[in-house]
Amino acid sequence: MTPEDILQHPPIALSQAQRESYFENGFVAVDGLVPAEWVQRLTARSEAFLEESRSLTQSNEAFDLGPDHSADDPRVRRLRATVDRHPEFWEFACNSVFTDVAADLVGPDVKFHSAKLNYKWPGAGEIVHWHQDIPAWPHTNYSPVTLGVYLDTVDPEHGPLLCVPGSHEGPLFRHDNEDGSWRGIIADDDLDTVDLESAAALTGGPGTVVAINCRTIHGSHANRSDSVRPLLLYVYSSADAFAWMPPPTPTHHTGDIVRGNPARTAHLDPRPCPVPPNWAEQGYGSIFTAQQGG
Ligand SMILES: O=C(O)CCC(=O)C(=O)O
Repeated sequence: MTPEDILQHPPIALSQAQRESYFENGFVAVDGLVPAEWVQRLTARSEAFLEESRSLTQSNEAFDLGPDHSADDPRVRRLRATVDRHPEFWEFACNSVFTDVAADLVGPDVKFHSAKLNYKWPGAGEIVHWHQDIPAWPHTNYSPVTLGVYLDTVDPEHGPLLCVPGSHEGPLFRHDNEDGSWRGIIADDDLDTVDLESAAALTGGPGTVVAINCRTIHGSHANRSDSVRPLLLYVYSSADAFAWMPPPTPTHHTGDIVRGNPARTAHLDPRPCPVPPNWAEQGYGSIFTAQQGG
């Protein structure tokens, strides 16, 4: 579906102005949209997984551990494929205000793609360098949207998501090296052409929803506060968007229709997209392992 088609449908969770702002800027943030009860449930799940991680000494299918992780001081960078880890994470994906926001931004027929929970711990460990999402998981069109919910307050010192307005209408940049190895970062020469100074910091209280189009240039700085920044991120698309390469982090629900009906026709956007590595063959760690080289 095109933005014009999507905007024809009445809004559900967002205002029409918020939807228009998303399509114009490539992102939108809405404070406190997820009710406190859901934030508490998700936080309890998150804390239980952090507790479980204490027994681990290396990353595995579920946990991406930072180099300083220890039993006394867990430093999980990412809980992968959350919807496969606990039914509550899946319930949130397909039966919550998140599903409504997804429908507001991709249209009434909504396909689920992937999910993760990123932790940004105090210190410089979890800087996320400037990147676009879609080069890692290309689709036949650019409807995919990453929806995030802050589980706690995110002020400027917590390393909020930073998004470059209008960059979704600009070029898609390469995120690999000359030899095809994956970096997950936009090269400096390309970044010189981008107005990074214009980036907006998406701050907000617990339950704030951030929506980032799959072409939008984004990243985040270090966490200079003394508390962790947990950010739950789910990707959805219009049902008529089809992935044309294996996903980096498949889940048991990848490709499920969570609202409306499956598409009978694929929507093909003519704008080209670089080809990523075949993740099914080479495997994928996380944005942190890619950007930090392991
Ligand atoms: O956690 C963040 O600050 C950024 C997350 C992100 O862009 C990603 O995981 O692709």
